[in-house]
Amino acid sequence: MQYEVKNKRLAEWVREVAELVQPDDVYWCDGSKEEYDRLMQEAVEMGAATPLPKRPNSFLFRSDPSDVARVEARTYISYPDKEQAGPTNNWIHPDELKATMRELYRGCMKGRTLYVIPFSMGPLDSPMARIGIEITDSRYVVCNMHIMTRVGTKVVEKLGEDGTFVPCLHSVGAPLEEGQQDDPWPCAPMEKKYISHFPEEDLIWSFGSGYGGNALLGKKCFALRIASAMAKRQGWMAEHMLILRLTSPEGRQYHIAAAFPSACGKTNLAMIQPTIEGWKAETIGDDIAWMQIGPDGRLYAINPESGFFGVGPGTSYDSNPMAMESLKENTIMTNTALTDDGDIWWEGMDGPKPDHAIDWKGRHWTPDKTEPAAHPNARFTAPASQCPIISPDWEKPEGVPIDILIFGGRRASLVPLVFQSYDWDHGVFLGSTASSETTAANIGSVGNLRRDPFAMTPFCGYNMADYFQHWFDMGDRLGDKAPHIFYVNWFRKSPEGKFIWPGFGDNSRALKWMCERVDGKAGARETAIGYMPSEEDLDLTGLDMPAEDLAELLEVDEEGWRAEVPTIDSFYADFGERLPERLREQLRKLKERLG
Ligand code: GTP
Ligand code: SPV
Ligand code: MN
Repeated sequence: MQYEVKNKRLAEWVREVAELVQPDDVYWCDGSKEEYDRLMQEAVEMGAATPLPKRPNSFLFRSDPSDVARVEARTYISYPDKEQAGPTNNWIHPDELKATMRELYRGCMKGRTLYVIPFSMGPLDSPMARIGIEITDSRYVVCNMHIMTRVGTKVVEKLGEDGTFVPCLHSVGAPLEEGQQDDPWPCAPMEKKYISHFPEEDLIWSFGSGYGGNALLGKKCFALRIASAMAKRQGWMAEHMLILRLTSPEGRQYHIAAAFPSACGKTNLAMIQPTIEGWKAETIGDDIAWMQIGPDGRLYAINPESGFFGVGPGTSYDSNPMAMESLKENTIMTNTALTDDGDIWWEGMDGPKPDHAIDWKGRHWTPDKTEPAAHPNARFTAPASQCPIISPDWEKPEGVPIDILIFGGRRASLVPLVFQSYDWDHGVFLGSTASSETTAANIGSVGNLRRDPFAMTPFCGYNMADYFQHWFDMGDRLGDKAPHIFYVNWFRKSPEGKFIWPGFGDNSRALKWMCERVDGKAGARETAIGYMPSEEDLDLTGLDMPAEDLAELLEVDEEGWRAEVPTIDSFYADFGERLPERLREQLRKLKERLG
């Protein structure tokens, strides 16, 4: 041990795990730059990482071609009773799951180092922060955790003798025999991958994958799945939401938290460059919000993370300049293409395609190839502090007071650009019925329409019906201090398959309308699905788009919505008696309004 660990439970847990997984070494991470540099150097030497000379202190990793995204089909929420996990989660009884996984873990770190990563989700001085300890055998994981969370000896100090932490056990599941050459990206085959959560013990066991949300256990596993279950018990909220501050030309600040499914625009909205005069945006978080009711009765949010694990493809100076600026140094790239001048590239980056590159599988690539050069879920890991518009208040221990909550998803048709809920209950209904086309952020089919309530389908650590009830309970406690709730869809397409809304910076036009609604200034018409802006209610200055497209974006297709109702009915039916009556009531009202 390189430093003193007074916490008995921690020392004991690490000892027990080491006995099971049989590593060559145990190393306690201190979170220092020297540590990061040393591990990266090792990764480069063994051929797992490529230095990127154009971006100081930045490196490219190529994953195994089978290990490129979250694996929802191998993700488990394990309670003694299946009902507690609910119909939207995979379930195996804890005894059975642990028995299976214990056998997988046995000796799984042979030939490797066991790294102990003490990390804090949330600024260390925040009352909302929570501590986790990740055990991993992956250098890539350690380096990513350095960026994504607050790692270091301070965390162990804060833990003291009897502080509590979430144990997060991770292994790539690829032990090395004596003399065996290591793989650049070791991992286990799909049927041996398990991303398991035991919410009754606040415990995470992940095996077999080295990628993103499967392996950086502070993120989806802890900050969403385990935290959502904690939050239910303790009366707060853990949500798949970006956090953004907008300041009007008059200097009034609005804080916005928005839940969109994976790869549906959170990072982009979090770093928006408004196209409307005089409005300014600051980023607070791009993926996860922890929220609790403050002393003044309002809802306060912190970003529990300290970095961005963002989607590469589609990110450019044109679409998201603030992300591009965040990636200039100290960045880990995963599954991007490598250009001949030693930089990275992905589809949708500014400028012409490179004439030649090495693709994410390490093969020669030229623009005539049908396969993309970067994997569609290629990612960058960058420190949040490098974002030029990171809010000076992004690490405020008490968080920021939320005025506006937004739900949304990727829908090529039907769902309009923006609308507002009639009240909190109606807003919860909108969140619960959110739907989106699936993306490359999960291994599985892309473009399939599914219900993704609150963008939490893959991330809710307990029965989703009880989670819906939790939203009602929070609303009841917030009363007239509750944030206003909106729904958006930036992704409407023409019959030719082109996006009809320009999106990105122009999404500020929808945000401005929301802010003005909060202040009771902007107009709206009552429709079957909620308050809708008419053209004259939106600031469309300088927007060049065909009038018929705009009309389509702001239209409520009642026929289409009537066809949607039975799909909501059947989605709700999955929850049986557990579904809150208040949601059934909302669905009845929608049917009435649709006539
Ligand atoms: P996760 O990190 O998986 O949670 O994704 P995210 O929700 O942060 O999504 P992100 O902002 O990274 O966007 C994903 C993809 O959608 C990228 O290719 C973006 O370029 C694209 N995108 C984001 N916002 C818009 C928009 O307003 N319009 C269009 N057409 N595309 C967008
Ligand atoms: C998501 O899929 O929502 C992500 C990426 O933010 S991952 O960390 O892999 O979950
Ligand atoms: Mn996400």
